[in-house]
Amino acid sequence: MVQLGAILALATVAVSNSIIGVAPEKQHLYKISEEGIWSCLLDPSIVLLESQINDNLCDCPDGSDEPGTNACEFTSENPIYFYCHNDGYFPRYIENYKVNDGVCDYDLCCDGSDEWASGHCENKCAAVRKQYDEYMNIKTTAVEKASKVKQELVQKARQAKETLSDTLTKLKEQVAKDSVSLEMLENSLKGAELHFESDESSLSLSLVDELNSYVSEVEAKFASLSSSTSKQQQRIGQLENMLANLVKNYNPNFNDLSVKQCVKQFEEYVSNRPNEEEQPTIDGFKASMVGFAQKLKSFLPVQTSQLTIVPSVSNLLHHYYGQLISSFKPAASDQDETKKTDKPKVTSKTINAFKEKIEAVQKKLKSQQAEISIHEENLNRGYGEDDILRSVEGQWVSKKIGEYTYKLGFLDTIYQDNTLIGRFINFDGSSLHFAHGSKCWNGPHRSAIVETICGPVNELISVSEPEKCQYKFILESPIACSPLTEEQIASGFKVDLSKL
Ligand code: MAN
Repeated sequence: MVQLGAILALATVAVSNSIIGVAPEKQHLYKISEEGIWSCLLDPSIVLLESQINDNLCDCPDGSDEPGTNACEFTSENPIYFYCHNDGYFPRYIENYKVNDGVCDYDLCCDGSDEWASGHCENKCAAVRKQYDEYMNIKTTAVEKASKVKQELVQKARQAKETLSDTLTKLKEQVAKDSVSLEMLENSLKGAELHFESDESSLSLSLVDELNSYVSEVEAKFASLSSSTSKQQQRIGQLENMLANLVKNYNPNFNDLSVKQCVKQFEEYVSNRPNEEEQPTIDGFKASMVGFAQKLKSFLPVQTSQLTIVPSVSNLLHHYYGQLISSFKPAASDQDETKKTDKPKVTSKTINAFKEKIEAVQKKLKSQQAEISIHEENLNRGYGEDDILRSVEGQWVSKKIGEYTYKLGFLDTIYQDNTLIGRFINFDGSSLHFAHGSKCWNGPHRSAIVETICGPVNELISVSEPEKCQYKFILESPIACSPLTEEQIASGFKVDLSKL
């Protein structure tokens, strides 16, 4: 105590022009009056002698008489800070309870002045400055690089948006043209329908021809299939006989493993062989064709009873189709009428051609409209500042973290192995929100918040599950980078005490 008192007396003398713990710009607050007295800063009614400043006794309620010691209590309502000059580095303030506590607080007081009473902390400002300069060089380069990447991404996003706008404009122009074409086609159809004369007979005949050729083809294929199937069955039969002989006649005393295995597998094969009745037969298929023909019969306007013998499939179909089609043919008197008149003839072929064209244009317009609304929705969607998310649309990152592999698609989905964690919902600030994932057992549908932080490439850094099936990801990405001031970069610097 005596020793500390002596040192304090020395300090007061030594700093008579400069009060220890006080910044140069605040030294004037400690000016001593001509009478040799000084008043507490926030309570001028308390008057002290010059020797009472930094005498390790707290006299002022605001602690202003002890800026260089830890005599006055540091509270959140009344925080008291000590000023470190840190020549060669940057001045800093340190909480007064860290002053003269025996610990060298080099992170703030690299000059060791926080331990001025013992003087046991040597000045390490040169080493701290070196660390700082190295950090600033590396960080500034990295930030510049990241900002450049970000600028490129902003440009990419801008281009993506422009391309989308162009596509949309072209689509709308095309829709306008196609709508005009549709109107013209519809008018033409109306006109054609006014001059339409039924030609069902020719249509029916071509239908008969078409069906006949189809039926003959099917019959030919049946015949060839049936012959190849019976040949195959013969071969299978031969092989089965050969194996059955082997099973019957082999000598089990010869321990030939492959023979034994073959015998075992054949026995297995025989016991699992489907019954003959269970196998589909060509005759069965033929029967269903006949059934189809019978059904056609029910469409005929007049029921016939001519079918007393079982004809071939082709004949059967031909017979019913013939009847069906003849029912559409105009009566002989009508046909004569047609021959007599001289009007321009619009056939159903022409009408159908118009209808097909109209249908095709309508279909095209429908898909164009759908495309337009998708593009419009996309253009109005929130893609973050500078539309930055457009630059990463369609990109995926994947990483195994813990027991799962996580796959994240920007603006798309997130998977935990094959489990859907969520679909992209929106982007706010620096967070991507995903929701409506697969349902958690006894819990909610999975969802996630992805916090983006500046980094040179897209990389998943961590994942946590603060609540059941609600995940939090940290994703490094250049999309989160922005130009930083020197001050902002410097604020990330931490002294590496182990290297001092
Ligand atoms: C799986 C994973 C976990 C989740 C549980 C909930 O194991 O999706 O993340 O917590 O299901 O049952």
